[in-house]
Amino acid sequence: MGCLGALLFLLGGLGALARICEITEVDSTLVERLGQHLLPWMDRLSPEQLNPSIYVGLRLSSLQAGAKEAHYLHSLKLSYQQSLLSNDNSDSEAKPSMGQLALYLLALRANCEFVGGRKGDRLVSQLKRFLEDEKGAIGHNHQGHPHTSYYQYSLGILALCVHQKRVHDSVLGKLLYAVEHEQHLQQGHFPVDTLAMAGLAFSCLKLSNLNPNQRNRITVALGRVQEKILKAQTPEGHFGNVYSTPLALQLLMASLRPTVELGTACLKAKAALLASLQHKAFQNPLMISQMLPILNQKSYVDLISPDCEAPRVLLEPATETPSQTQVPGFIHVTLKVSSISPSYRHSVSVPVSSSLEDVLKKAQEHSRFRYGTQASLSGPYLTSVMGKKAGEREFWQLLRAPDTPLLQGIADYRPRDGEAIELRLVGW
Ligand code: B12
Repeated sequence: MGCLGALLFLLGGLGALARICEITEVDSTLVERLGQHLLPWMDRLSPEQLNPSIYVGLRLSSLQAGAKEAHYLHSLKLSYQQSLLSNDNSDSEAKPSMGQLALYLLALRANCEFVGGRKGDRLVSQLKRFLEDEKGAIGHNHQGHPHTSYYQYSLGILALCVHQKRVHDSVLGKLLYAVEHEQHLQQGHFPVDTLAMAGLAFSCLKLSNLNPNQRNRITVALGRVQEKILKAQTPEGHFGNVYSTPLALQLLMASLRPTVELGTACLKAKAALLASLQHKAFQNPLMISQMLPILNQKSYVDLISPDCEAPRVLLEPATETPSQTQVPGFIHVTLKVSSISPSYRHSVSVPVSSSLEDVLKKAQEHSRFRYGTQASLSGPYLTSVMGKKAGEREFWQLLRAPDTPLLQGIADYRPRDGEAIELRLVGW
């Protein structure tokens, strides 16, 4: 055991280890700057742009947005209730998904509300129905897949749990099985995010004791989740990648099994995450919303009994920095699509600091390139390329050629001069 290990062992003995995965003493200006990024998004109140995750993240943070915050929740309520409770099925595409409904219920709980009344009960029934359908899609022998994902399945169970609503043991059983036989989660991309969300659901259930018959299985699964996440730590310290680390830390923070190994891993992850923050890796509002709670030593599990009286610092809009030295000039980016016939390859010239979305737009204007997107909580999601839509359990993967998957979406990723970007249709 090295010096650090010895120190952690000592802290453990003093009962302090349980808090070792918490991030404390972060530069408050850094946290505020992160929160300020959310403010402009809170002015976007169209149903397509409303994002319950932003509200949850803010309420679990050390920051508040004053009147804007209440107004945002009001808009969320109007939009979600209208689309979920209306019997109008004509525009069913626009209805929130299971995961979005779950995030909406988390947002209500973040405001210390329990779902209730006729409307609330209908939302709960709807979420339970979604989960039952997904259970059916996974099937008796666990050979199938949820229509959405195990990430959304976990979110659904977590949301019901923080509202003290019980799911049937058989619904929970599907998630437990997936974690016990983790090839089910491993097959998909981003296993750490999914494991962390499953773990948060298990932590909530363990604390709330809503499924007493599954208690032992939940405890074992939680241990397994923790072990898998620790194994996924990169040499730099991230769990999975930089963007799965916030959820991973939320889970590890709520851990009931603190060990020296956990303490060491969390210290390393914290250092890596703070360095990424300094390098402005967190610009996307959804990512910021998953990050803010851990900078306030909170996780989604705290929504079991949120503290709505806790003092929070009022966010002021960022003051403009007028001469943000915008480098003039253009860059060249090559766009490649090999998953179609004939394949496509074209070089595009765009202003410095353009996003990949700008590159796609330019290519569409000046060549035979075509693409389509769909709004999501993470931003525009690329759904079709050259008229080819990704099918069920397929997606258009973004890569930096030859083979490095991008860690950001088309709106956030800013290619460098000379880079080649490939869009590849793959299964997941
Ligand atoms: C499941 C998942 C996927 C699935 C989605 C399919 C499905 N039916 O579920 C698959 C494997 C296809 C996928 C693809 C990608 N993903 Co993804 N995905 C997730 C995950 C684990 C959960 C998303 C979710 O269900 N959220 C809850 C629901 C309620 O929210 P939603 O907005 O309605 O969900 C939709 C969108 O999230 C969308 N989606 C999924 N991933 C991404 C990524 C981006 C950038 C966008 C705009 C949309 C999007 O698919 C969801 C289902 O419809 C998150 C993890 C996380 N920490 O959030 C990562 C995550 C959002 N994905 C990420 C990335 C980078 C990607 C890709 C860009 C990877 C790549 N190199 O191609 C692609 C998207 C490319 C494109 N076509 O635009 C990053 C985003 C980081 C960031 N900086 O914003 C995350 C955080 C994972 C990570 N740790 O790196 N993803």
